[in-house]
Amino acid sequence: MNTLYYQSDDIIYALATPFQPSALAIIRVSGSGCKKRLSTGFTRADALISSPSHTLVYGKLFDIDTKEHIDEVVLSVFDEKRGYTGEESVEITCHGSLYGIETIFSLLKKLGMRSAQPGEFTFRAFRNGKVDLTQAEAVMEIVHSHSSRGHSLALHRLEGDLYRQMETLKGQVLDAMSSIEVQLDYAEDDFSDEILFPYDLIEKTLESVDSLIETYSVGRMYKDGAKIVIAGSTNAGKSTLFNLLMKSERSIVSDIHGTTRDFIEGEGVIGSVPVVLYDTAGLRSSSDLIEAEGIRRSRNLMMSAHVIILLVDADDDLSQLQEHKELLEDPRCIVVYNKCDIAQKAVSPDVISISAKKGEGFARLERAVIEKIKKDMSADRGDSLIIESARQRDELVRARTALSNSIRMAQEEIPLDLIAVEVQEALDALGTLTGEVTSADILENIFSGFCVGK
Ligand SMILES: Nc1nc2c(ncn2[C@@H]2O[C@H](COP(=O)(O)OP(=O)(O)OP(=O)(O)O)[C@@H](O)[C@H]2O)c(=O)[nH]1
Ligand SMILES: [Mg+2]
Repeated sequence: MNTLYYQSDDIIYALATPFQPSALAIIRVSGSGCKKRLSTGFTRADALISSPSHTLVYGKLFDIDTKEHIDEVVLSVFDEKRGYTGEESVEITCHGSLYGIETIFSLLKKLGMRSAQPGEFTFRAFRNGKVDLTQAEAVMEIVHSHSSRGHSLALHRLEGDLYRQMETLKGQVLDAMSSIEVQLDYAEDDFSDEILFPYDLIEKTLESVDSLIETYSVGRMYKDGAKIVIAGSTNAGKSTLFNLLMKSERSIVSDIHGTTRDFIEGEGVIGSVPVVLYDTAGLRSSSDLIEAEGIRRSRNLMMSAHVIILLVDADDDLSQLQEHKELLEDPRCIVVYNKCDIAQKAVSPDVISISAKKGEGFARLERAVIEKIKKDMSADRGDSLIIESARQRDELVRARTALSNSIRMAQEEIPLDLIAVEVQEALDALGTLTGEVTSADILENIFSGFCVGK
């Protein structure tokens, strides 16, 4: 990202819809004076210039040199302080042909506008005070959400729920700070040296900060998906199960032992939770170097999994499978018996049994997976406030450390002016979280992750 661009007042444009043939497309234009500038290539110039905010103007765009018509469009007009960016802007709804879009881009360039950098529209919204940083991040989180709950959580953040919570916490810390400062100001006149540290305020804030930090693991799961690894002996039917859950023939299935070597990854949704599913190399001791490496990678994957589905051939004796001993003791592991359609042995009704080949017995497997995921999501108490950004988590951790330091120092009767430094640090952290105090680095980091047009 070019930070200079971000400080400019140029009129910028970008396609807000995907660059692919479609019935309609939307090109966003933003910057002071953009209506006037655009009117020079628009058949109804006066109508555009005099149109009030939040109205639509129909007309044709034309090439300013050849006067040839480019496209029939509808312009949505927003005045300064009114639209998404908080500055004068126009959204061009045009036909969605790639050639047409390119031609409009050349016209906008001829009119002296430039194409926007990733995240530049949202950056302007932030710069103009339309959104705080948590809301700017929520915009990106919404675009990338995989499930309805993830989407609704991000929407709450966009509506300012997190921002308001931060304002409340900052208010509490500010009150605490003022009470400390009053004592510092009058310290010289005061003969009693009893410290009145505002324990109540600081402890109350610390508790809220703590419970928000706890929600991060849930937020991450909604963002990145719960990691589910299918493991088991070779030929147990792992790839068959993976393909079935993915609803496509992603993984090679064969009756040759050791077919899967590199693990295969796919995304899906189970019970409204987004999941990332992994098919792995069958576990066995192997002298084949490549297969052994595949097994090592599978084991690595299992270490960070939320759920491990241990798939076993229904005719195998589980107690004989030495490779699985550790997994059986792992609380994340669900044992699933496969190939029940051809099993010789009777399968106990207490275990989960399926036929991956015939697609039988899945309801119980899904229920068991959701049950396991829910344990990891215990911090999701159905509240609307859940954080998923690592940056926000880091700032909250900084605030937590400073707040608990201040409590400890007060208990140890350390001078108030030193305690005040910690309280100020907590305030800074909360201020950085909402973007009140920000460095160019932080902004660059956040906005460069956006897509162009946002
Ligand atoms: N009858 C029956 N056959 C199955 C079932 N599931 C898998 N198979 C067969 O078992 C064989 C092995 O299946 P895969 O899915 O390749 O097994 P895998 O666990 O991925 O094996 P590796 O990649 O070698 O570790 C194939 O011939 C499948 O068609 C099942 O439920 N019933
Ligand atoms: Mg396989």
